[in-house]
Amino acid sequence: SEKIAVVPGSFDPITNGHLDIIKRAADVFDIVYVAVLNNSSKSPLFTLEERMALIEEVTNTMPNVRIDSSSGLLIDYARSKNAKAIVRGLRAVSDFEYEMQITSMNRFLDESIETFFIMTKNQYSFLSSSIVKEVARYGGNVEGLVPPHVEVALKGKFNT
Ligand code: COD
Repeated sequence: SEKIAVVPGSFDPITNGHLDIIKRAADVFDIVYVAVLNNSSKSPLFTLEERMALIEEVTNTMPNVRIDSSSGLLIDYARSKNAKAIVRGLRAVSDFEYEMQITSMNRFLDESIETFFIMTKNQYSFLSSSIVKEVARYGGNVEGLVPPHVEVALKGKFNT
């Protein structure tokens, strides 16, 4: 049977670090759903539709990757897609505690869905959507950190 994975996140906006995780997950699993979800502790810069369109543009050449969204719990979404796995990226030690917390909670909610971690490439280990937004807000150059169309979208948001 097909092995289905969910790569969940806020993707506000997608960075080359996210993209690397999505590609590597798509090499291992038969179908990968990139799910744009709400992180209640963040207030997004891009609308849900914008975030999905920005992901779509860089993944439309990957035949087994699908872009989706949900306003509910990640575990309910994963179950609704028959997913066996949730895939998360790990950067520095600082990610660990948070990831461990959500993984434990998701396991408590449904222990049949496993969470897998893919360690970031060294060149992206400092990269986050937040830091990219901070630099772009003040007109800094984020080339190489996000796909070119995301650079354009950031300039549009901040009028830089
Ligand atoms: N290199 C590698 N991986 C990276 C990089 C990078 N440079 N940057 C980010 N990542 C990884 C992150 O570690 C994460 O795994 C993924 O990419 C997405 O990152 P973000 O920051 O866009 O997404 P988050 O962490 O805000 O996503 C949180 C969720 C939205 C998944 C979470 O809040 C959620 O599941 N919300 C729905 C409600 C729910 O079920 N809550 C959890 C119950 S415990």
